[in-house]
Amino acid sequence: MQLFCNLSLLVVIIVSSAVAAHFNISLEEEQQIGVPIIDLRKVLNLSTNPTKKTEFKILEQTLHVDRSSGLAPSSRVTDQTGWFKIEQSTGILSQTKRIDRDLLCGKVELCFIQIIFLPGLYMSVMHLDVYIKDLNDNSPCFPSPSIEINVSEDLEVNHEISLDRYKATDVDLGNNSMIQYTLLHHDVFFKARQYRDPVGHEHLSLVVSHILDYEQTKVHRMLLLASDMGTSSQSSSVPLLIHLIDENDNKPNFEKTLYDVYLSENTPPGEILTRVQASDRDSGDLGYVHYVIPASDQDRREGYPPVSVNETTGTVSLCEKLDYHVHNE
Ligand SMILES: [Ca+2]
Ligand SMILES: [Ca+2]
Ligand SMILES: [Ca+2]
Ligand SMILES: [Ca+2]
Repeated sequence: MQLFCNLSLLVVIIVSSAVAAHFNISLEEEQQIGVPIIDLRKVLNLSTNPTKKTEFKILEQTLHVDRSSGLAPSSRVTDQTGWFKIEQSTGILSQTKRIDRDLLCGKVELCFIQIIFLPGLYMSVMHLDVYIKDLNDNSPCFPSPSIEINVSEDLEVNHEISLDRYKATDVDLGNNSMIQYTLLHHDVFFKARQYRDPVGHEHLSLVVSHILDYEQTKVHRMLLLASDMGTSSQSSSVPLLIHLIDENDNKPNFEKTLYDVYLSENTPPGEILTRVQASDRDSGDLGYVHYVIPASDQDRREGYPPVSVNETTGTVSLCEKLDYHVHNE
């Protein structure tokens, strides 16, 4: 008879006495329902003679999750309504419902279902502990479908931006839930850093690795990949967008270094002489340019300068009548 199929199974008989036997097997989660797991008749060395009737009967099935120190059962299901059944006449154990270790046991390492059964009417009660082994059947899961962060373009090289609140989680156990992060499609401006602090907490951050410039790139788009360290690694990724916040790091620049205007002495006041123009690479108010000709109050009282500039347009006009002998310097 072909038993055990592809199940990962370990049978350890711990006690076999006249009073009660107690033995363990380990079984991977998510096995197929109805597939034979173990032939209890064989394990218990009972007769296979069909005339010698042994009727197996499950008395109780209890899930044990060692959440702290003790082995307090967290749930109790009895008889055939539990996770397993034993064929009454053959003693073959099989699953009757799906076992999702991640759901049943959470992150608790020691987790088993105890089956208390009778291998025959006149036999002693036996205990079979089925330890549920974790499968790497979950990929890391990010808390949001994308990560978007706003940072100042003034951040210095080596500045770290914490990504702790965006870290992925994996409901599997041990290495199957240990996560390694990789930054994909990233430019020279950022790199990922993952580290464990002295008290053992895992951290994830983004390190500025090149001077940022809002005027050059406003949004840096990357992909953050989380891979677990299980035997057949599972992974997932989210888009990571870094929006730069503009800072006033550019000053206005005139399009010319010198504006030279030649006038005749009889140019009438109000005449437009030229237009100055400057631009500023910053955005919004940070890049708004207004014009003024610096002069003290005394200068103005003394008629200097004889020109004025429109604050917004940069138009320069003559504001008083010129005198060649006064203004030709
Ligand atoms: Ca799992
Ligand atoms: Ca996993
Ligand atoms: Ca500016
Ligand atoms: Ca700027």
